[in-house]
Amino acid sequence: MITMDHIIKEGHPTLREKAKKVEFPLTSDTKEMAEEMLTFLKNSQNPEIAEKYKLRAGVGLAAPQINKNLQIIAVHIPYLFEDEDNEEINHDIDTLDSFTHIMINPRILSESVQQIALSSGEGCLSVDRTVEGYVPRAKKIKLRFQDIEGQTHQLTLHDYEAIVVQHEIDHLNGIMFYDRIHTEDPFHQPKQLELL
Ligand code: K3U
Ligand code: NI
Repeated sequence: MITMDHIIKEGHPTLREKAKKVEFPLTSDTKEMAEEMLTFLKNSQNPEIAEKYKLRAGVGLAAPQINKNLQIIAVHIPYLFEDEDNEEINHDIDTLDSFTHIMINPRILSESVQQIALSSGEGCLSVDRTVEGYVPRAKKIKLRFQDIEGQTHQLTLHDYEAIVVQHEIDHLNGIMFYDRIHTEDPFHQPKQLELL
């Protein structure tokens, strides 16, 4: 079971490396690891389990964060977290009440010029401090990835889901969220940057 002890922190060199492409079929170890990453996210969002194992809640996790230099991310976003007005669903629904995926070898095929940032900024399970500022990201991305069986999927994501997936893909490229915050003016808001 993945706990906070398995999550490496900023300063660890793996977080600055480029993750390696994953070959199919997956080894049983890699498949198990990917499934455990998703289980960690579900556990971290379950108040009883999170308290018992002292887990910090997360909506996404990238393999480099558990010191595995592989292009694998897991995302688990309950729709309850989303804005109530945001009913539009333009992706494959995995379960009825959450956006849940294990994504292997994810590639952003295209991204919008329109940018978006969380008004509250971003956090990271590998960063034990608050870093304030807007993290500008594409508002909409077209994405291709493989699932654990090697099937290829293509999705269009926007807003919160797009933000989380871009944060996780950044981990595969050695990029931390604070690398994207404006150095002199963390709350700099250019015209094309919408706040969520
Ligand atoms: O954003 C977080 C959250 C947790 C519970 C409920 C609602 C939100 C926690 S921080 C998080 O999930 C990071 C995880 C990381 F660092 F391991 F990748 C992902 C993330 C946070 C904020 C914006 C985008 C992605
Ligand atoms: Ni992170």
